[in-house]
Amino acid sequence: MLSKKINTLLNKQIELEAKSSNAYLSMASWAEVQGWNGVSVFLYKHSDEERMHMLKLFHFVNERGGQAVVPEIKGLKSSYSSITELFEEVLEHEVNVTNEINALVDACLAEKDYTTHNFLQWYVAEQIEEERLIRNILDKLKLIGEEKSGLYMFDRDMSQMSNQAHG
Ligand code: OFO
Repeated sequence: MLSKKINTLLNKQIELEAKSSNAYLSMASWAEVQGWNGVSVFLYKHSDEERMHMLKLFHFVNERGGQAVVPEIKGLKSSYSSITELFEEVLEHEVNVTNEINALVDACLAEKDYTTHNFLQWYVAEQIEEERLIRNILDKLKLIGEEKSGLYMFDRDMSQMSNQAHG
């Protein structure tokens, strides 16, 4: 059975995953309209993946005798000055998610909630992957710089990378 405190913290994490999903959906829309088709495919899939992260938490909370709450997400950004700025924001967001997951893991230990602690290990591993993936993308963008044909190939490769990263 979840304590009130852990239930509340898990609902905060549900909100953060929902925010990730909506933020990436908003980015996908911008990218699609700007003609970054490969990037938009990647972001649409990433948005779906974040929703899956949210639902996984949702079911866990309800199965453990708590109650998951549907979050209201506001204040999403809808335009970016460049594709690099967009991915810098993704990385910043993911680093924040990692910090929150770590804080949640700490809270579980303090509460002696070893079941939730164990469940959260999946998220700990997932965050390592997510940060690695986005850092790789930013490294590529740095190498390419403003070079048009490089950016064209980057966009084309992104839909392929999307299949590798999101299955
Ligand atoms: Fe859910 O991993 Fe990103 O935010």
